[in-house]
Amino acid sequence: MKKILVANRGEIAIRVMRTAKNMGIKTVAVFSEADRNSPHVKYADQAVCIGPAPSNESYLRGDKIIDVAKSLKVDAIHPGYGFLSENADFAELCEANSITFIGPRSKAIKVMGSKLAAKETVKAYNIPMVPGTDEAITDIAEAKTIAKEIGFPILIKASAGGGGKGMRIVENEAEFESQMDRAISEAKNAFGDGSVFIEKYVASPRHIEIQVMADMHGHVIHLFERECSVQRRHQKVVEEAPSAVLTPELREKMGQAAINVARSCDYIGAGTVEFLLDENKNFYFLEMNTRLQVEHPVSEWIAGVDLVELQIKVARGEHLDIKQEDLKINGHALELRVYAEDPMNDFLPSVGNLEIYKIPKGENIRVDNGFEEGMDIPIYYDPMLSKLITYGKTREEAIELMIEAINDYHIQGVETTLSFGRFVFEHETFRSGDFDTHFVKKYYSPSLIETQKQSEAEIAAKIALMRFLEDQKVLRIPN
Ligand code: MV4
Repeated sequence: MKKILVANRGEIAIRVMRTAKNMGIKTVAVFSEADRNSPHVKYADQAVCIGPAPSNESYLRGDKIIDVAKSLKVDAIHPGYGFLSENADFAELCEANSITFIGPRSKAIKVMGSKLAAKETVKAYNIPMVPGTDEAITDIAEAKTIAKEIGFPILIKASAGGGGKGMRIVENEAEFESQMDRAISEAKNAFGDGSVFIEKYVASPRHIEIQVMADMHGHVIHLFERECSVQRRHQKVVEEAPSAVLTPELREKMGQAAINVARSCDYIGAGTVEFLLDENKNFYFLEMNTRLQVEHPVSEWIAGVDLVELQIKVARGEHLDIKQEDLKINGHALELRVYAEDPMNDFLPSVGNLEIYKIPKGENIRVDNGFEEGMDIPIYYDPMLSKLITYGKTREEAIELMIEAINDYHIQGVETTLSFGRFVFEHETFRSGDFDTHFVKKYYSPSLIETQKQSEAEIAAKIALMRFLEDQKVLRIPN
């Protein structure tokens, strides 16, 4: 493998290329017209424009990306996260063109992309699952009988959904039919697949996920858990490893369950198995993400591995040279996602120019960054600027360093989630470790954070810009 194309942008493109360079592998960036001057383009050995700014005309154009790969004699494509990373057709297209897709085989992507197919596939492996149905509901009356057996509240989920899309809570029997009708038609509209199923609603869960890595020779390991319960509207904001609540015994159990999920679909490469953990520390399999995730750095830090390096090695057909029993958790790592979003204003994207952009540096601080001072933030893509990651021997140390690093991160020109991060890390409930997925909803309100004061003129200019973007249909302001 002499040359890798990274089919992505921003921090993750740079992060992947960093490891490729360290391994002596040449890198190719692709970019849209909006990203012509972006850091990921300058960082690569070669770079090719693949189309206009909108993702569906550039970063989602698998055909164009394959053309570039072939003309530049690329050996492998790394998809990063988002975009084409969980697109089974794209993985197949790579193989059909004799280009290695750095990720699992398309079959595993397909199976795990359907929640029902995933449940069916892992069934033979004794993975704990939330009580519910494991087939698409066709008969609503029959489903209601099952719902009554399980007990309300129940949750309706769309098979093609994921990340919280297409979910509906049903509080009682009376609203069952109407909610079911709505869920099915919503799923049809949103995913082109009206298959839904029901599960018992776990009221106050933690979201714990296990990082796995598998080679082509049947060797699968796990790299411990990440705690991802601090999220708002299914958007993760803070992640950490290890979780403050797992015992070594529970970690071992969940790790083995995750390995079995990977085995059930003949998984290859880096993957993440998501679980819910209830108040009694029962865990339940939710879904598997068949990509390298945004929050992978916290696992890298505590396990002492480079996940991208392992991805590349297993994609080359090498044996994983790490044994499970050799892995040990070392210290504690935290990640804050730094978004250009305004925490004072319902986290609306804060577009503008990065007039000042100075990232913190120092021992035990890692910033996976995709931006530089003076850049405009494109409105076409996810507004994540960077990930701020800190490490400490203990959780306390990592938190203290995180607060220092946040204070040392200087951004002017746009609003960001840095102040929101400070709120989380200073919060006594977060610090106690005793929180669940309702943390943000329960404790956060804009008045609890301080941000720099803005001049009236700046605010007026921003409102005018938002209105303009809304008119241009590049931004939708929720009501
Ligand atoms: C659940 C649940 C409670 N009970 N399933 C949301 C994302 C998707 N991966 C599954 N999700 C949930 N499934 C049952 N049976 C609660 C959630 C959930 C959630 C899960 C993880 C992280 C944040 C969440 C926020 C709200 C709901």
